[in-house]
Amino acid sequence: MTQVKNDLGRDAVILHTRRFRKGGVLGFFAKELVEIMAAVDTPAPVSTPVPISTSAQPPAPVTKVPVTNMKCSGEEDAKMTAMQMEITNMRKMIEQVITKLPQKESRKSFWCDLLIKNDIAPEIAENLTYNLPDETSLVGSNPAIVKQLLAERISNHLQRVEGIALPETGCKTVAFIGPTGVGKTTTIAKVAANFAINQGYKVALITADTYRISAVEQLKTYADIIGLPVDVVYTPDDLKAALFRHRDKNLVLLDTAGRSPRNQYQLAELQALLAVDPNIETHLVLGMSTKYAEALEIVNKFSVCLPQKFLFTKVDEACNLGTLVSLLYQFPATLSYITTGQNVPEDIELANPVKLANLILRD
Ligand SMILES: Nc1nc2c(ncn2[C@@H]2O[C@H](COP(=O)(O)OP(=O)(O)OP(=O)(O)O)[C@@H](O)[C@H]2O)c(=O)[nH]1
Ligand SMILES: [Mg+2]
Repeated sequence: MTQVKNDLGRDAVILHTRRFRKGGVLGFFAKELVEIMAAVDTPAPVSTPVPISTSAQPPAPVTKVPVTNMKCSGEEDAKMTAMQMEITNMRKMIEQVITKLPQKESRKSFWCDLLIKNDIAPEIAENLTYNLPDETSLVGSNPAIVKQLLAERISNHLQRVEGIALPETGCKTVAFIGPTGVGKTTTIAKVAANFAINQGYKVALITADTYRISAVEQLKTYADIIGLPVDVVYTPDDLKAALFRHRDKNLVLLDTAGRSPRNQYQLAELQALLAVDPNIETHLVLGMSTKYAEALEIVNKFSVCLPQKFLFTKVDEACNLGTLVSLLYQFPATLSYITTGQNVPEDIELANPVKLANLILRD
């Protein structure tokens, strides 16, 4: 508006604006340009036109119009002024109506909105859709191609995926930590069954959850079915001793009690337990339906326990995967498994970035 007023004066009005991109490859690196059509309705000029001389010829004499012909009567003057006022008012009304009309939804904001509807944080949704080709370009006018481009961008942010990788020799200990009821114990049973029964590794279970009466029984029931030993530990020293006892195993899975991210005492206790061995690989277990703000608090508070991987449970119950995308966008942690139901051991799989990205963009 400032530029328009500088060029055309303060009565100028914007009639039309259009944003478009120029240059770039497949919509990337294109420059955004804005085209503005503006006008000003000044009264007919009354000053003598200044002839522009393009040659050395002297300017042609200006025709003199008798002054009486240019003058309007007082009544005509009043009519003219009233008409001008009416036109000015009408113009203002039209401008107001136009600014209130809903803008035609562009494809870009459609994709951004879709991500936000999936609970992806708005600033992350905007970053992910930044400079995505819009319908003014050849690529952008094909929604299937734009969807594919966006799916690739999302999956690129989920690329850090690694399950439990066992070393050639020695024993690996993996601890599962997280808030209450997210599915830690059930997931341990699934992982244990897959490594012990499907892959033939020597696996042992340890539980440090002595807070809930049935917690030990729950893990023992799974261990009995799979045929694995279970140790119950109450203190960091107990854990040290149990890990030593199981040093001949390939994999030791450590179950912990669900903790509230707001209880610093509980978190400090968990931190002290895991500190007995710096080689313990810690997976932070999060329910997929957790809201992003809540998940951020969980991740921040549990960070004292130095989790290296995120594991998402209850994907089958979740309406969207926004929290997963937002967290992976924010934190350098690796994604391990996702769980997709209550069935042990079936409902668990290694996170697949392409599959997850397509799930987010599903119709
Ligand atoms: N729908 C669904 N339910 C699940 C999944 N994983 C676990 N559950 C259920 O979630 C409930 C809690 O599971 P637990 O394994 O006891 O959770 P926890 O994190 O160990 O709970 P605490 O030890 O109390 O903190 C159980 O009813 C499980 O069957 C999943 O992937 N999908
Ligand atoms: Mg449990």
